[in-house]
Amino acid sequence: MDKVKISKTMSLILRHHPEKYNIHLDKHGWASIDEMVTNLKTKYPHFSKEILFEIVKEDKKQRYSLNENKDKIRANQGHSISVDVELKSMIPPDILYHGTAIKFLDSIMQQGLLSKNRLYVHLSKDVDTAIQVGQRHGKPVVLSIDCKSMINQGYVFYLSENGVWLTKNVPVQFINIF
Ligand code: HQG
Repeated sequence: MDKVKISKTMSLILRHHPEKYNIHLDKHGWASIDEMVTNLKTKYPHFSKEILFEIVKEDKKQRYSLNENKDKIRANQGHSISVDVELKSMIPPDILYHGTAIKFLDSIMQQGLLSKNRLYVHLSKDVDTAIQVGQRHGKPVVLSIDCKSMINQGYVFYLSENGVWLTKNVPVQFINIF
């Protein structure tokens, strides 16, 4: 049973394409666990509720939340589909980091950081995490984001349940190469 593979499919469903597995997300991004298990069994016959709970518990980035009754699951961040996961608006540290690939640098320094196909730009609180995020796209580069100035100018930040900082976009004047 390849839990990593199943988790990737769960993320795909909960963040981007629930329709691919005929799964319904409510407006807060929750999916029924029974529906997830039943519909994912078409691809992973040995999948079960117990395995889903193990995946949620063991996930290193804590990507998923369960509701109180433990009958619904949602992704904590990373969505491209427009659901309201009830993010808390928070004042960030003065500096946050964004890991990206060198090949995107010119474009970022012209346009600022855009959320691309997600709802938010994802920011990390430490450089090591940012390097790991950037490596997913190629040779990494870390940008430091002047959140203090952004807050002073009225930009809004959110902290996801699993500790990822999110904001709608970051204009060029707040970005420095770290
Ligand atoms: C780049 C993973 C050109 C941006 C990670 C990034 C994260 C631009 C890419 C989460 C640009 C989008 C999100 C511009 C932004 N011109 N490129 N103007 N503005 N970009 O995957 O932040 O494992 O959507 O720098 O850990 O890499 O999936 O965002 O390189 O937390 O849970 O466009 O995904 O988490 O890529 O990653 P992504 P991301 P999970």
